[in-house]
Amino acid sequence: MPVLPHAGAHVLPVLTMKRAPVLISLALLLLLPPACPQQTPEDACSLQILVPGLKGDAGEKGDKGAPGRPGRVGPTGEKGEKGDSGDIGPPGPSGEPGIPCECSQLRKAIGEMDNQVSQLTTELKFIKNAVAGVRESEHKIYLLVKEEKRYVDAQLACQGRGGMLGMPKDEAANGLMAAYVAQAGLARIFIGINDMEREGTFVYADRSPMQTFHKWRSGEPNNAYDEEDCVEMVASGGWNDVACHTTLHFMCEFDKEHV
Ligand SMILES: [Ca+2]
Ligand SMILES: [Ca+2]
Repeated sequence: MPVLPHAGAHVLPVLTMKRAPVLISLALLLLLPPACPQQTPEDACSLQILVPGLKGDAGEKGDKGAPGRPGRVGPTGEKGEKGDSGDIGPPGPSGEPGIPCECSQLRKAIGEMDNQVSQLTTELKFIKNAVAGVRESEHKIYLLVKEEKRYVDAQLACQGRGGMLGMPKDEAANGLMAAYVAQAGLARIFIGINDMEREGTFVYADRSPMQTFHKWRSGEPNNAYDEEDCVEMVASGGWNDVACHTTLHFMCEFDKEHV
């Protein structure tokens, strides 16, 4: 047997008798272009090509396929009749309250309140100064004001604080006021009695007429110089008519019900 230079030729004679089918396969493999170039001859790929197997059993039934695409839109139907109207819905919630007035008016109101606060502060100071020295009866509070004012201004000062010039309408009130004046070390004060409207007819500052009670000092009222239409109380409690433009300390009275 001639010796061939090809390596494969050496193998062929040795294997010829025992594995002829395999050799045929190997020969075909060498001649055919490599179907599985990265694989060795022992791989399943090569063997399947070379040795087709028997037909397998039928596979199991596959899963149900995906739904088909929707069909085309059909033609537009005829217009139906209009339905009945629905019931009226419940009323909605109430809205926020509106601004009651314009801003300019609000600013004006705020300005007025500022003035009132200022006024109250002044009055509070006045009350703080006075509160230690007030006198009380069952229904009244008396306040001796140590500022000298004319009668009319004194009355306005008392009214501005919610009171009146002190009006002694009975012995008890007159006694209380007189003691207050004496303890304050004052000689005389204005009280709320005058005959400004009708000479000789004295009335109280609240316009109530004078009753039987009075404390005129001896010889009074004398309407001296024809100009005495207001009344002072001296420390002993006696009354005297004096000129209204005279400036004196004065006493205010306040109803407890209104304080
Ligand atoms: Ca008079
Ligand atoms: Ca007099």
